[in-house]
Amino acid sequence: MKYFLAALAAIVLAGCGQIVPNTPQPLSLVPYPQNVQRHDGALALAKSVNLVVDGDAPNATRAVHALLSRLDLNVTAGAATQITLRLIDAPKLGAEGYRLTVGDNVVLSAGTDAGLFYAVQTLRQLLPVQSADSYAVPHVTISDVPSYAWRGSSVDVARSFLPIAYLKKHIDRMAFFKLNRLHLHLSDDQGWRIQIKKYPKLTEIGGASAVEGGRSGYYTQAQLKDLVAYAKARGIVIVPEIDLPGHTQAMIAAYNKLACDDVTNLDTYSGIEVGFSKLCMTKPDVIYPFVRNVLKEVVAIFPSKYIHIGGDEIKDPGYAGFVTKAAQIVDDLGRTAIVWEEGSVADLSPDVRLQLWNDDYAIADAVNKGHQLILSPCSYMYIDHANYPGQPHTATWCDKDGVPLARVYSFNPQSFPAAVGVEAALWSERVHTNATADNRLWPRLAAVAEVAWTPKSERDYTRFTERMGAMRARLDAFGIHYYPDPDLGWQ
Ligand code: TNX
Repeated sequence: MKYFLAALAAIVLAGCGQIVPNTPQPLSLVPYPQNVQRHDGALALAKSVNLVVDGDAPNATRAVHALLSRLDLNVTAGAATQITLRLIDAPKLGAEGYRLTVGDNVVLSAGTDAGLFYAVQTLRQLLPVQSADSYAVPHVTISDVPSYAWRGSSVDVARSFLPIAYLKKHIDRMAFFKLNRLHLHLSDDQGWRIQIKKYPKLTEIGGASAVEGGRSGYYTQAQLKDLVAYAKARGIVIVPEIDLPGHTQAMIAAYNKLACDDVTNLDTYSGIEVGFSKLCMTKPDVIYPFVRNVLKEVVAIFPSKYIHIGGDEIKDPGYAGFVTKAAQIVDDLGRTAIVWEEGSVADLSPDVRLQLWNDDYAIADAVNKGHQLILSPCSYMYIDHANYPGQPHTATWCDKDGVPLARVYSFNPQSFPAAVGVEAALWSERVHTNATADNRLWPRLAAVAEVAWTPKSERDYTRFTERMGAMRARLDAFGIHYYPDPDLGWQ
């Protein structure tokens, strides 16, 4: 009733051309929090705030300082308004949940640095994007816990390379939307992107190769370690993928002995079609030491508990045995494997996670064996597909009409009880520039974030488009060359 009267007053007064202070507007938060309670009024912030950090929360502390400095708010001991970040004992908030209260002061609390970091992201979304003389932060009480622990973006840097500077920007943008897993597809037929010191030809030869029209290149181990730290400071785990035993032409071109002796195609490859290359299953003494040595260097760079070993799109009588063995190598190195869905035919420890990519893949048996799922069903999560039917330079194999924003948003991970979360995949056969990557990723990744974070009861596409629509200036401030989706009123 109170809101109704306020809204009525707003309509009446707006009609008289007057500005009504403190009228509850829908808060433009994405992903929408689990629980939001609006209260009348707003907190005025001007020039100086007193910042109190109670507990050891380096990532959240860095984020709040960055936020205040972007808005030209000085941190001054004794300032009238206080922003408090507090680590509390709150098992219900889990590893990433938080509370945020805006009243006479601002209080952010969580059980972890990650939770506080997300509280800061929500506060950031409650404040304007541009610096101003003063700010009105709506009075609100939010308590928020993500639905899923795995909220991923995967990028294929193998077909076409993405520079480190772009990946850092991508990490900043992901963190703003509370995404927390960046899966790097580091090898494929068309290229090899990670320096492996024991096998320098992988980058000498595979790093110089790319899909036709795409970019070649590779990351040094030092660059990747720096990227891992950059991501970690923003709550993001980088999950590396070395795609095995198919999709391996770049490896084979670098080290011919990995192919069977009768294979004559030993060159680098820049086409789009795949499914022709494989490590030679009848040369176990060659391929397994190689795989082990590569993965040893991979785990030394990436602290991720999960290491992706690919396993897609290959037919070979030795396939299942290979996947079992490669997952065992990952296990020996103290980590756990992720394999694409087809790997479910192998004999695997139930801890191994499966990544689903075909909408109708029969996964029930694997789930019954105890495997958890990362959900990337192509007709919802393959954002190398078009934003709108007929968009040029997009994949069409999964759905010829593409994967529009509304389609992404409509995905319901709750229909897979074994899911740990969702991940949208940007394959790069046709994505050759940073701007094209932006166009395919945004705004669809914001929908992925909401699908992964927000409980189903709070998800509504129309409301999402209103909240997201209001965020255009934020995407502009990030410098994103997004697709100006008409559903968001951006065209
Ligand atoms: C299928 S998804 C692939 C990729 C392609 C993608 C293009 C998967 C495990 N394999 O190699 O890049 O389709 O949409």
